[in-house]
Parts: sequence; structure tokens; C-alpha cells
Amino acid sequence: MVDTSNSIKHVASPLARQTLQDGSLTRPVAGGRPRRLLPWLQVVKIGGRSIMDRGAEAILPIVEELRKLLPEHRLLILTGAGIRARHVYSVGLDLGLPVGSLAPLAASEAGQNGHILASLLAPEGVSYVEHPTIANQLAIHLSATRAVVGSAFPPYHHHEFPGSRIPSHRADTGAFLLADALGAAGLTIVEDVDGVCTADPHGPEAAQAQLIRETSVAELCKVGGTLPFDRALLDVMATARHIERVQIVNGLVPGRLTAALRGEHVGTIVRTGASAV
Ligand code: GWN
Ligand code: ATP
Repeated sequence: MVDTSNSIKHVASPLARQTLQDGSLTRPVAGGRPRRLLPWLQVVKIGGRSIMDRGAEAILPIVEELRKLLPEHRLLILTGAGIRARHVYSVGLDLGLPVGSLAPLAASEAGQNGHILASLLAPEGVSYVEHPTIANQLAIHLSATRAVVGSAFPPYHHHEFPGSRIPSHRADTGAFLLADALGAAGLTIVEDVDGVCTADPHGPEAAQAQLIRETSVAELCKVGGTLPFDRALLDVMATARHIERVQIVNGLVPGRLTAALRGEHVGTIVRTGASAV
């Protein structure tokens, strides 16, 4: 009998014979910047609590702005969760549900908000697409139409990190992870404030709140206090591969989103870790 064991065992690969646990060994192979999959894509995250929960008054002007932007940009519009997620968190926490059970409950509200927005944009050929479609078939959908809507919440479900009882990876983090993974041209986060301020402009120290026009993830990590986005966004911005800056804009002021997508500085620009690469 011919001994074939040697030729079967030796698969030629630079990672074949070493542990994946040692960064210094994997870096020559895995350390490069990944390819941009959709370099023409603009990702826009619409706040759940800050925009969608306000109903027609806030949503219809944003829909009109998005509609007018379609000839200029190909968009992945992602929606966050709002008041219904807060309610489901409180009911779930009262019942002692673990964070991994709460994450998909809240995520489903982000999806509901996406369905609402997509219905309003349907006359323009815009539809809601499911998470698996975003993962695998975004290019074909965006070849057929100028924009699609999806849920900004990342589908961590029972894989959600157990550090906090409230899911730490929410809509802002999910939107950034997607934009960076796709190598998109940019990410704009639409809120109900002008950007990141020195204090919460809707909080008890509102009188002292001043807009920070430009900052970096490193600077934001150093300061405590609240932010207008998930704290976990800082972690994923720090290790970004493509998205060099994120702009946070006020969606209650007509024209701000349009200006941001045209490259104008109309909110807070946060430089990510990718800008230092
Ligand atoms: O349901 O609105 O996708 O795009 O995180 O999982 O909780 O699911 O558990 O393709 O897979 O509620 O059903 O729901 O929002 O997430 O979707 O209508 O398995 O299209 O079935 O990763 O939409 O939904 O909530 O996004 O964020 O059927 Mo919904 Mo969400 Mo639809 Mo999606 Mo989750 Mo799917 Mo999923 Mo679940
Ligand atoms: P989601 O999509 O997850 O519902 P959202 O983006 O709609 O979220 P919030 O998570 O509520 O909205 O974040 C926006 C709010 O953050 C603002 O309305 C503001 O009151 C608050 N905020 C807290 N700290 C700051 C800060 N330093 N600068 C600006 N706004 C802040």
C-alpha cells in the first residue's frame, strides 16, 4: 500500500504550522489593511430615541432629505431602537432575564423602526432588508436601487458580552461595525443634538454644554461623563480598519444630514483609530 499520509497532512499555508494566539507570528500574514468591499457606500444611522420616537414631526423631514439624497449617494440607512426597547429592558430586568435575552428583544425595535422608515421611502424604490441580506446580498440590492434600510442593532443575541445587564453593543456600535467591515466611504450618525458636547445638552448641566466640533476616540476615552452614543462605539472606533472619521449631526435641523454627506463639517467629527494607521 502507498503511504499518502505526508502529502495529506501538509497543506501549504503561511498560518498552517503556528498558533493563532501569538500576534507576532500572525501579524506578517494577518496584519494588513483589509480590502474595501463597498467603497462607494454611505452608511447613515438614524437615532431610535432621538428621531424615530418623535414621530412624524421628526421623521418626515428626514425622509424628505433622504429622498433628495438618493441621486447623489448609495445609502445603507440603519435605524436604532428607542422607547420600546427601554420598556422591554425594564420588564426583562425586573424578571431577571440575562443580557443575552434582552439584546434581541431590543434589537427587534431597531428593526421595527427600519420597517417604518422603509415604508415611507418605498415610493423611491427603497426597502427594508434583513440582517442576512445585509451580510450577504447588499451589493446586488444596491445595484438594483439607490438605498436600503436595515436594523442598526448588531445581532449578538446570546453572544452579547455579559459585562453589563443592559446590552453594551447597541445601534451606534452595530452601525459602525458594519460600515467598517464593508469599507464604506463614511458613517453619519443622526441625533437630536448638534453633536458631542462637554455635557448633556438635555441634562441638568445643559447650561454649561458646549459643542465639541472635532475630537478623537482617544480624547473621548480620557473624559468621563455621558456621550450621545453607545460607549462601546469608542472600543470599535479605536480598532477601526477603514472608517477614519464619524460625523454626529442634528437630524432635527433640516439640511444638516445633506451637508454632512457632501463632506461639510456641520456636527461633531470624531477621528477613529483608523486615521492613525
Ligand atoms: O425581524 O424587525 O434580523 O433584519 O437581533 O434577530 O432580535 O431577526 O431573533 O433576518 O435575523 O425583529 O427574528 O430578530 O429587527 O435581528 O429580521 O422583520 O432572528 O426582517 O429574521 O439578526 O428584522 O430582526 O431583531 O433585524 O434587529 O424578520 Mo426584526 Mo432585528 Mo426581520 Mo431583522 Mo433580532 Mo432576522 Mo435578526 Mo431575529
Ligand atoms: P438609539 O438609536 O440607541 O435609540 P439615539 O441615538 O436615538 O439612540 P440617545 O442614545 O438617547 O439617542 O443619545 C442621544 C442623546 O444623548 C441626546 O439627546 C443627549 O441628550 C444625550 N447626551 C448625553 N451626553 C451627551 C453629550 N456629551 N453630548 C451630546 N448629547 C449627549
